[in-house]
Amino acid sequence: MIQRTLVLLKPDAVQRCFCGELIARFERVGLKIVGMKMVWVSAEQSKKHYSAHVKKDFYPGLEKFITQGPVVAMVLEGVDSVEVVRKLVGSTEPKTALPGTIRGDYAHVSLQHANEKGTVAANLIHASGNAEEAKYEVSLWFKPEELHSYKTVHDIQTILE
Ligand code: IDP
Ligand code: MG
Repeated sequence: MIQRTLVLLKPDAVQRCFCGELIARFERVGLKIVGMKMVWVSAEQSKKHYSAHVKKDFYPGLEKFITQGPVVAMVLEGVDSVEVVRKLVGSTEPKTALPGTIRGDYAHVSLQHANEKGTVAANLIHASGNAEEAKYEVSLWFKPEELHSYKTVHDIQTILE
């Protein structure tokens, strides 16, 4: 099934200056960028985006982290893109994220260490966790007119059609 999913390059990725490298990982598996922009997240947007986590102990640290600087927001389209993007991103905790995944290759800190410091483990990327979350998050971050339908070489080679 062709799906759309939301990806954020979080402030740590933007500040470490390798947005291009991370975007390339999604492009090279054939995912299509159908929307992209840089946004400085407000506290209000953070609460909407992380509505499932607002009441958790780590939320204040998470809001401080995600609002500290701009993020790059993207919508990626492809076959089962929610699951495929989560596979490329790796598990939430950098310490346990496998090598070859973005979080495993670019970070290493444990959630325990972050919790002890009253912060979050800087893990570079947000990616929608399931189809329902993706639908909500794409509409939270992008207006319909900010999303584009076009053909890539993969469509032309009929890989995706
Ligand atoms: P996800 O980003 O892999 O979907 P979620 O459980 O949805 O993970 O959590 C959202 C974000 O909150 C994580 O990416 C991470 O930055 C932070 N986070 C999650 N659990 C903890 C925790 O136990 N301590 C500190 N930060 C956490
Ligand atoms: Mg999540």
